[in-house]
Amino acid sequence: MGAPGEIILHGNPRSMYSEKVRRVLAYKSLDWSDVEVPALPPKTDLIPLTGGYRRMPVMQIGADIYCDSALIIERLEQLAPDPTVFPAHLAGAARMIADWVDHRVARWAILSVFVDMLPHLPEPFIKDRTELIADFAPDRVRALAPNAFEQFGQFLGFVDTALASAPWIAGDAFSVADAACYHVINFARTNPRVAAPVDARPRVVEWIARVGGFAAPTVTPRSGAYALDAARDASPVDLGDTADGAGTFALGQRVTVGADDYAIERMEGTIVRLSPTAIGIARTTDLLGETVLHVPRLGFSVEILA
Ligand SMILES: N[C@@H](CCC(=O)N[C@@H](CS)C(=O)NCC(=O)O)C(=O)O
Repeated sequence: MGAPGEIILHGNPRSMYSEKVRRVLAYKSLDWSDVEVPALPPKTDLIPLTGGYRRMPVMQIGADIYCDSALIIERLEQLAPDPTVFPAHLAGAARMIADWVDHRVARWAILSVFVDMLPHLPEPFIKDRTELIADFAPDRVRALAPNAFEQFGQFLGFVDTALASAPWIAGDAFSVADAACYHVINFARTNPRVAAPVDARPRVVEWIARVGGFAAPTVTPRSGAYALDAARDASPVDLGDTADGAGTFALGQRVTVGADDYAIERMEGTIVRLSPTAIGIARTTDLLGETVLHVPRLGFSVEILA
């Protein structure tokens, strides 16, 4: 049985987007439980929780399941607003920077690193990632990597310039923008060739040490079976979200939701949480009873079932 309010993060030590969330958990001094998700399907302990969503990270609090690092961090902010990762005077820019980094810069970093890993990657891994993203086919990676590395260098220039005038990416306070820039740079640095232009920038190196150096909270390893029990034993929490502002969707509608970029499997359920930025759908399964799957509106599509 999971502890009430226990934050369970389904991720992987090598998952860059999981690291983004881990930085926020550390900044907020939030203890959390760690369920390691395998790199390849079938992700037998994750899929029953999500109904199909396979990406990492996923956050679980009891019977509430949160997809996507952006939404996970918004929920962490609601749970523990102090210290904030959305300082009021920086929040708009910080959210936009984070989205740009996650959806554009991350791909430059992955291609730059991936090209040198290709000879060492197991065939099933390459096959799986090529099915997810056509540009991850080995020939495409080799063709795209030089320009991706160049683009990544442009991004590093932006980071360096930002840090020349302020201690943090978006200004005078740590924000979600730092967590987003950090996770791609931290991943890129695993490759010495890609690390070189990072290490040539002392301001960036000093900032990496600050973001990476937040005191580590207590992390409790948990099994996938533990997480499934925690979902089965809990009931979804009423977040009080009942309208999206625009009237596009309504509580009680039967919908499918899915990411709009890759790993686009769709999950079906009934809308039970609705805000201008997020949607929660209730799903009932024999294994877990009722759970609520929360997805962000940005980066996900919602389709109403007839
Ligand atoms: N927009 C998503 C991206 C998540 C993502 O692509 N995660 C990678 C791992 S870092 C992933 O799940 N890849 C496919 C897989 O592992 O099955 C987020 O911010 O959480």
